[in-house]
Amino acid sequence: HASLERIRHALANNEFVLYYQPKVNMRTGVVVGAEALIRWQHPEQGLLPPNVFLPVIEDHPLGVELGEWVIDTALRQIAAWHASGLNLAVSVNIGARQLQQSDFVERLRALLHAHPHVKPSRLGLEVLESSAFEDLSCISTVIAACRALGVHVDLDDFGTGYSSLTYLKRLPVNALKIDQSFVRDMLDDPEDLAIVESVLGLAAAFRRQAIAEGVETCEHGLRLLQLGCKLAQGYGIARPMPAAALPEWSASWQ
Ligand code: G
Ligand code: G
Ligand code: MN
Ligand code: NA
Repeated sequence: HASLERIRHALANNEFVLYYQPKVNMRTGVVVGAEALIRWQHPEQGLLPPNVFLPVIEDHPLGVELGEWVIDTALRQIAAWHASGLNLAVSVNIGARQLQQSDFVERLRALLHAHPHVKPSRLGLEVLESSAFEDLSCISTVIAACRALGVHVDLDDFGTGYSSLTYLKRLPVNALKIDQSFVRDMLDDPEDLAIVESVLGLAAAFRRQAIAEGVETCEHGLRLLQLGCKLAQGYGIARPMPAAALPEWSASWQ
């Protein structure tokens, strides 16, 4: 793990980058968006994954600061892609702490205002169902306020938390992201298949979209389509890539 001071320096020194992993509609072939995933381009150690630095700062104001950098950078990227004719939605991961900041919605509004050419509906927030959600009615209000700004909100890693069904009932989200652990084993494990089917059934009943994560092979994609799940993300479609690589990937995918 890196030190807090080194991470602070990295943020000031512009060493963080966002990689983007495409999300596609497997039925139409359309690239519907991308998930932004943070990396640290360390001058000596190379590209470092989030687990090296996010746990160090998650309970610290620096975590909130980095979270704002992520949203700002994603909005800038949406605008840049839009200007070059690529209309992609980008979703960012939001830590429970960040979402529970008392001024989260105000700061999100300010960030959207700073990017007037970006339609708010092009931005998505991926929220982890988390035991850190002590006050569900408060979180529900925050999510509703984000949606009122026009931003999309999805529940990440759905099914792995300890009270998924309560969250589904109480939180006004657009989509459920079916956790990759269930998707990965669904072809061999009838219990994982049952979980994937159940989440799809719940999503339909609650009128939420469903997106499968961790789609690693064509067989996974075909099976998901048979089950009625058309939105997907995973190594079998594309790995997370630098922003500069996405237009070419997108053109070759169509
Ligand atoms: O990007 P993977 O490549 O390694 O991501 C590992 C974990 O880090 C995932 O759970 C992912 O949601 C999380 N993560 C990636 N980028 C961000 C980010 O910008 N903010 C937060 N809070 N989590 C992120
Ligand atoms: O928690 P979250 O769902 O945001 O985590 C995203 C993480 O999953 C990132 O680390 C990303 O690199 C990883 N990921 C994306 N697609 C796949 C996949 O098909 N297989 C595996 N094993 N990991 C994936
Ligand atoms: Mn995510
Ligand atoms: Na996820």
